[in-house]
Amino acid sequence: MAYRLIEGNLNAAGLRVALVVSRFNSFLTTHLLKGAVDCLVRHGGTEADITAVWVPGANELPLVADKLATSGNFDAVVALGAVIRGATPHADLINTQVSKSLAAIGLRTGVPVLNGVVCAETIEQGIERAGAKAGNKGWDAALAAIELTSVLKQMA
Ligand code: INI
Repeated sequence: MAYRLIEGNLNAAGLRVALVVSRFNSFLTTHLLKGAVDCLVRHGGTEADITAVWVPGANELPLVADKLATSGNFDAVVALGAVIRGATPHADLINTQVSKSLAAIGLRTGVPVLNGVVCAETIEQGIERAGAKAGNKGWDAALAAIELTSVLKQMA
């Protein structure tokens, strides 16, 4: 007998997605936002089903992601930010805190919360991950949101 397979599709039609975006390093995060929207629309989503919320910095992503996830208005929440280590000694702290908090919100609410925060050593690395040679982490996180919501729908 064949095994049962649950696998997400990549169809974003009708998907209500909230994007929470950090203004810190906005020269990078605007590109993450563009990438995420482009990904959703190219997979059948519509801009009318997308809500974007700006927050001051990566540290503020979890609070707003939590509000969005518990609102009942969204199928998925995608957090977008850019933490550049550079001369910032607390970059590791921000990265760890933010990624743990985002994961905890997803586990607690059951609403997929995707982590699209670029963690880079240098500005050049950040640029590479925001639409240059290493792709666009905003696009990647939005694609993961599409796949994961489909998996959860099939499991329901
Ligand atoms: N916020 C970022 O989104 N990226 C960073 O690289 C960063 N650095 O380097 O400090 C950063 N700091 C601000 C932080 O996220 C909060 O907005 C601030 O601490 C107020 O809570």
